[in-house]
Amino acid sequence: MAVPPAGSPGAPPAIVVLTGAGISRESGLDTFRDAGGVWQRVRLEDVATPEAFARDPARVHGFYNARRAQLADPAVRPNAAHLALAALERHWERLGAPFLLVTQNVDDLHERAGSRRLLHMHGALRRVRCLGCAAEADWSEPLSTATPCPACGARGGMRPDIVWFGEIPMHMEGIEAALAGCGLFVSIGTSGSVYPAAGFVELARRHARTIELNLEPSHGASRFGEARHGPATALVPAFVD
Ligand code: BV8
Repeated sequence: MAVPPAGSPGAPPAIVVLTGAGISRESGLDTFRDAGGVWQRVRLEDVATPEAFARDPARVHGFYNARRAQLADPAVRPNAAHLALAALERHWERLGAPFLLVTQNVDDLHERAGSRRLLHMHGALRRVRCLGCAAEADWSEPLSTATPCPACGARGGMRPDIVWFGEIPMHMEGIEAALAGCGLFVSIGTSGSVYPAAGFVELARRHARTIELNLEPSHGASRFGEARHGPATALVPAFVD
């Protein structure tokens, strides 16, 4: 992305990037609503709501344990799109321009690619939280109702630190502030099905350039000023260069 030098009239804009499951698809992780996706195999009402966890915690733990274990597969690693976003962040940092990556994903591929200015608005598979004392812990093992809280020792009170449907997404104030001040909003690999993430383009389009990079037009495609369609590992490095 040709960028005028800092301080010039075309100083680099503040960038906000939003990613979804599509950016991790070529790393071997499933999306949710494509053919064969996660919500085609299991009902989100059975595994991704607080009511599901209250009704059958073992089933919910099983669902997240399987996805957490998948992250340990050596074949699952950051792809060219994750790496390109980490390089763009470093470039923007050198220019002294604001950059924020907001992901709906709960995998750790952005971190492993080197992204640092990163917010997980739907939580993270490799983090768990105690319902008793609210302590958070990094976690890569299976979780069960018998797992004691590492901080307070309570049994049965650990849950995945994931934002379920009906729960409030994380970091919303910081995200909305970044959207209000950005000059460029890029949405990558998301169907635009889930709110409030799907509404971010509305907050940005009033004052920023908006671009969708996705395999195919998303539900919100008409709200973007520009769009490029194809696999993220081709689109994102080309966009960043
Ligand atoms: C909230 C963690 C209030 C779980 C997720 C009734 C009751 C309560 C709430 C609601 C309701 N009706 C509507 C709502 C709001 C609800 C919602 O939007 N529901 C939808 C279903 C209509 N939202 C909520 O409940 C949210 N909370 O609203 O609280 C509030 C709001 C603001 C402020 C204060 C209070 C909480 C939503 C979070 C739920 N948790 N994730 C987990 O992962 O197990 S969301 C879930 O969808 C996924 O996890 C994912 O994170 C998210 C978005 O999906 P995508 O990432 O877009 O994936 P998808 O498969 O859909 O699309 C993939 C795309 O990639 C496709 O377009 C495809 O073409 C493309 N692609 C594929 N391959 C590639 C590619 N692109 C490029 N390259 C490729 N190779």
